[in-house]
Amino acid sequence: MDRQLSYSWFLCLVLSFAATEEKTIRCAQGFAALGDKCYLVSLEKASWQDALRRCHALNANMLVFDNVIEADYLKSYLNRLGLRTDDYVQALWTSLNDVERVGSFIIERTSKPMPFNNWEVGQPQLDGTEDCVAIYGSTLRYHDYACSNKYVYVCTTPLS
Ligand SMILES: [Ca+2]
Repeated sequence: MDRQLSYSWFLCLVLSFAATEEKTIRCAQGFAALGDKCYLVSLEKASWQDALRRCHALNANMLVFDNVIEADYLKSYLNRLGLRTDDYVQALWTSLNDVERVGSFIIERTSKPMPFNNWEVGQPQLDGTEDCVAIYGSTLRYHDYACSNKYVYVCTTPLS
């Protein structure tokens, strides 16, 4: 009987360890799991290039929305973090840019176009000075801005 009891305890320990382990390997430290990605929202503002460097240093990419549901998830998450997004000074950098060719917005790293049209009405402005894309507003639409502007940013990785 004692033996059986200690076996049960052992099994319980193994299972709870496995459960903890599963949680920790889904996202790297500091990243939160939302939908099918891990997200890290920076707390300090940076230029687009610095934001890019910092995401890469974490083996992550900068944000690009795959669909409108992802924008909804992120919006709720930002609100839970206490970040408001209703003004452009609270914008967040994404991966999208047209640094190489004006008007040709691509995802940094893959060079692919944006998965769906999420531009705010009247954007992008394509004047050659606004080459990097940030999100803000009630539905987190895309706006092109000067890459030297300083905003917070979002790094993402796939769930592992
Ligand atoms: Ca713009």
